[in-house]
Amino acid sequence: MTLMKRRHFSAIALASTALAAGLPALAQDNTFKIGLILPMTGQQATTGRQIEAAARLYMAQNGDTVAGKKIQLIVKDDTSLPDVTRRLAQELVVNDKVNVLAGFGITPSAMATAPIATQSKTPQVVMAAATSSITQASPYIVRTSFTLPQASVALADWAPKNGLKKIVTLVSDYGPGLDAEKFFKERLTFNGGQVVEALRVPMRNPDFAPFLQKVRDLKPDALFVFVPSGAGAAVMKQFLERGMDKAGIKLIGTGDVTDDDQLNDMGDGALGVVTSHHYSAAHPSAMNKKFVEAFEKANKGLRPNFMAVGGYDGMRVIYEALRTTKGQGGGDALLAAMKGQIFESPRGKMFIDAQTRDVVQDIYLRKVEKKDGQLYNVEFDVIKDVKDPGKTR
Ligand code: VNL
Repeated sequence: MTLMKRRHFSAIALASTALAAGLPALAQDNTFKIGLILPMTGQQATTGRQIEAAARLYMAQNGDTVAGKKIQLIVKDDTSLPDVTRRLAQELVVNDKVNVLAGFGITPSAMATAPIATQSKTPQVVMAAATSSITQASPYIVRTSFTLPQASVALADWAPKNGLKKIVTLVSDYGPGLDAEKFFKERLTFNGGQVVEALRVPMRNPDFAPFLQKVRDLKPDALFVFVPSGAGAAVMKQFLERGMDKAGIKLIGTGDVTDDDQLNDMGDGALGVVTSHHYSAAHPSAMNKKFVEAFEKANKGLRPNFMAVGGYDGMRVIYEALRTTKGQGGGDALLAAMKGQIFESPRGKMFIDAQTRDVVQDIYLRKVEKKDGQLYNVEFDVIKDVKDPGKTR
């Protein structure tokens, strides 16, 4: 045997002795594993990229040891297909023995994982998906993103007061879109406005052109839009190409359409678009300025969007739960320590409602403006401490 080969051989022998002595099991006890399932490729890839970057930033800023445990982040790409999400969640729980499941770019992925969280008593921290009913799918779900009813209602109060009474809604045809459509319409009608047509576009590979043509013909005061993060730029482009703004139709929506990930590339045609949402990269707090600066520095100038903030705050909720339970508790103890957390986020103050496990937060009205040559969602009004309206019925 050559010297090299002998060294290699004895390393293997050593490793198997350690295995027999149960050393890896001991090492595992000191590790706290977070299984982060995200769409890293495919239609929702920007959401995955934003959340992973934010989770890594949180760890870089807060260290990777909490209550004596070494935090290990295991990132998995579900390509935004719920069957894949479910399989990955199962593997993470059974094989990797993760302490927490996190991420979930779209509603179907969060829903597909809920039974696994329940059966294995693993907290599931939803950092992106925003259909109201998600938190009811498992008592182990905690949400740090937002809900569409929460974001939509504020705009339905603002619109009729600002001369927008006849409105067409255009939403992505799945959970969050149907929530946005329903809650926007109910509140608008209550306020004396009217939804003259409710249009739904397919969630996968949408073609907005025929829908926008229809809106042009209907000539409403405004078009209310919900599309998931990443699809906003396409809507904006086609809206402007059809000259709908020049025809006197105002574009409004939840902040998903003027997503900070894409907004700056949408061009001056986006100026003046009014949206309601829980986060803007231009939110004028000291904490947010620090967050945006650090995020851009760590990611080649990429601007954080609302997905990034959901990921960053989700990590906060997990870290704090681990600290509170002193690294001793299982899933139930962690979950209990997640409920009721109240803290300052880059978005403003936020709160995890202990009853609903959903996020309570301020919702802002914002207008696209130019600041230092860049397009931003500039906040001009705020509704404080908004609970998910989908839960109170
Ligand atoms: C969802 C909601 C996804 C809002 C989004 O972007 C979004 C969802 C990916 O619940 O599926 O902006």
